[in-house]
Amino acid sequence: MNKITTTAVTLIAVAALAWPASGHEKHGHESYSAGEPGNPKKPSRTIEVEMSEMEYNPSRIEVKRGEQIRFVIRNVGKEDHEFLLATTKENLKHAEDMKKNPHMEHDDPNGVRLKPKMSTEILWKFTKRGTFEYSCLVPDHRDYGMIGKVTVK
Ligand SMILES: [Cu+2]
Repeated sequence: MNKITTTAVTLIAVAALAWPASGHEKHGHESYSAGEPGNPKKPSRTIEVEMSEMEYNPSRIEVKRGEQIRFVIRNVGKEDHEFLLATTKENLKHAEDMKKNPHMEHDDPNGVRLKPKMSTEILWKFTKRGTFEYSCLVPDHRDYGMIGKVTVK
């Protein structure tokens, strides 16, 4: 491959990376604060999480850095709830956005909103050490205690 061709290929690759992944207007991500979406072909440990008013069960978990977790999330409450995996800082910022736009849609791989009796799964790889959280950003729910703590060792 000559030099000009190599440069052209590099430019195309950069352009593809810069292209937005979706039409998500409110909070597009290029990276995630709590790790990265999991790979279904790799092994994972399952953790079941129940959501109700106004708590998660369990409300704290511990994982190893690099570990992949399959969260099986159930809403056993009577209201809509969310499970958004991020740093506290990011969730607080996101909560402010939600107050302005309470019906904001979430289609990010690090979070989900569930109606009562619904369940779903999130596959997540914790690539960074530190303390993270899952919380519900339906207005006021986080303030009432819908926070779970994730310690990545
Ligand atoms: Cu909630």
